[in-house]
Amino acid sequence: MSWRIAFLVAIASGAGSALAEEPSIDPDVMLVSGDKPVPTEGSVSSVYDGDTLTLSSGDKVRLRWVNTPELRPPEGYGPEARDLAASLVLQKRVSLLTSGGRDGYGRLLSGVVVDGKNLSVALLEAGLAHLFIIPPDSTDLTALVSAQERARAARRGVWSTVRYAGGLHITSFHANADGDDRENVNGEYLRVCNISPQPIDLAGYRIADISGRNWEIPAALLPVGHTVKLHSGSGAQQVDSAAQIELFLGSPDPIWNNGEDRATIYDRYGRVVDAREHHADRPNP
Ligand SMILES: [Ca+2]
Ligand SMILES: [Ca+2]
Repeated sequence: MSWRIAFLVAIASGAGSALAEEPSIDPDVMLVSGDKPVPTEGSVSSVYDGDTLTLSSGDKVRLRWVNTPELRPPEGYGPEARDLAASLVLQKRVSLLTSGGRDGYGRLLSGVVVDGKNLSVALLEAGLAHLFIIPPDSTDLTALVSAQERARAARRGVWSTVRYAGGLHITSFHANADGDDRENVNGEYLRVCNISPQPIDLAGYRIADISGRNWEIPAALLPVGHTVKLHSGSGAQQVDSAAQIELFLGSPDPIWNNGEDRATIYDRYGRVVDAREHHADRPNP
């Protein structure tokens, strides 16, 4: 076991209360499951939010294929997503559709099926989640995309809000890099998800900070439900959607203020696609 995995496992097996307060480590920080077996079913003993739950075995599950609004800091429809998930799976026996992977907190990345119903599809259908794919994932997405499109057409839940009006949605904003940002420019990044029903060609898109400085987003084709990590510094553009797409804005210096900032994404016609604020006193989940 490497020191890094040992460290992450130490976090995962640490205080349960600390875990509950910090549920959303980046989903692509996946551990190869080594010592811990991967279950195929379980009983749900608690539901933290719409996409995070705990089994009676103690195993924590990060729901696969979706992202639900956060409870902390509060986002619209976060409580509704949690309540729907709880009403469907709490104290129920469920089947697990795992990818075999665990995230940095040791949580299983898994679909959850109860009474023949896929929890991810149910959340999408209710407008309480958007599609969120962590590659590699060869799942047939037809039912998931259809559920999202029915919710969008009916303007249910999140689809009634401005944050979900554009084709892209900023799901996390890491304005403060680990350590000294000047020494770790790429530790500043945003994760941006394609919440539209079509692949999005990012060529010509731009991203601006609170002062209006702006950068061209490198060209890449972002498939439906996939995310891109947009790093501030330089690096090799990773545009293959079989793995996590990672793009680099090429700034020699940090871009985002650690105290307070706002990222705004514009499409090639200069229209605002999404904007998200960062406040140090309301830390990113
Ligand atoms: Ca910064
Ligand atoms: Ca820092």
